[in-house]
Amino acid sequence: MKNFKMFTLITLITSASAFAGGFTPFSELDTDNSGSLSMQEAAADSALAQKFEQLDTNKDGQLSEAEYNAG
Ligand SMILES: [Ca+2]
Repeated sequence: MKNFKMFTLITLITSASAFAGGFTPFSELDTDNSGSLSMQEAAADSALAQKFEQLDTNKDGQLSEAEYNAG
């Protein structure tokens, strides 16, 4: 009697929207070229604005490019 091994393929479906890359480019949002985004500048991208507080990890009210890239 032969035993057959069954292989199960697990397909991981990931939501592309959960990853970075969907935001308006940093350089476009930084309209005053200060090198960081104010809440007002971030508001030009509604998805970014929604995550603003979460991304502003040092809570200075500005998003640095590093903070932006973390999103
Ligand atoms: Ca900040």
